Amino acid sequence: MAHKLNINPWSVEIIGEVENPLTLQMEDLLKQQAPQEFVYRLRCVEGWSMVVPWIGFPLASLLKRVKPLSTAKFVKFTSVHQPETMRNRMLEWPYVEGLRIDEAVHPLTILAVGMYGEILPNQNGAPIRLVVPWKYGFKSIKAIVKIELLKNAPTTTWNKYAPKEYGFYANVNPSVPHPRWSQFSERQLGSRFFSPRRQTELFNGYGDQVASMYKDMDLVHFF
Ligand SMILES: Nc1nc2c(c(=O)[nH]1)N[C@H]1C(S)=C(S)[C@@H](COP(=O)(O)O)O[C@H]1N2
Ligand SMILES: [Mo]
Repeated sequence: MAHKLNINPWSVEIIGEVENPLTLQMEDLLKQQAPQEFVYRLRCVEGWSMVVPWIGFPLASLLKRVKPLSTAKFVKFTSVHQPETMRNRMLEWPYVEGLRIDEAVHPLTILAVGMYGEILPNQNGAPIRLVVPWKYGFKSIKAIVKIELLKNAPTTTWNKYAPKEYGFYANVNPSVPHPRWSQFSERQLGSRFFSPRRQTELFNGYGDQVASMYKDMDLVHFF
């Protein structure tokens, strides 16, 4: 189970279409970045949401160090594969996610190493996870060991499992229902006794910063 995950030592490999591939030990990676707090809404594809104060740094500042080539169009992220410590429901391990390169270097896209002022708990993706606040939570892959810059879009875990239900883009969109439920509203989890529902916003409310990346795309087709 996740709380038994062995995270020490940990290294992250950054390879692929880059001039300067790197394998970074976690402590070196942290020394080179100045962690800041990012307070983001996280909207799960299953209809709940939370406001989370993450501690992390922009993914772009790490990618800059490997010098992406002009052929790098997508970024693939791979989670640790420790089958003895992870519960496997129906998904194939390791968990894999992906972003387009412009999404990956967007200033809202971060790698988180902490939350609520503490280091990340194992179940929330220790020691390092992705957070992409305008996309459904499943894009925010936890316990990352490998980041690969690619020419083509990678195959991703949920998309492979159920391609009609979980798209590659997975941008939060109240007007594109999941085949089995509406995405119009969400239950806000928090410290309060009851969880009020709120209306879900396009791009999870971050549209003013991210909509231009999708301006010529049909968001129903590329869901
Ligand atoms: N490695 C890995 N990352 C993952 C998942 C997973 O099962 N394994 N689940 C995803 C899903 S579906 C969601 S909603 C978020 C949940 O993040 P949390 O556990 O911190 O709430 O993590 C995402 N990242
Ligand atoms: Mo999820």
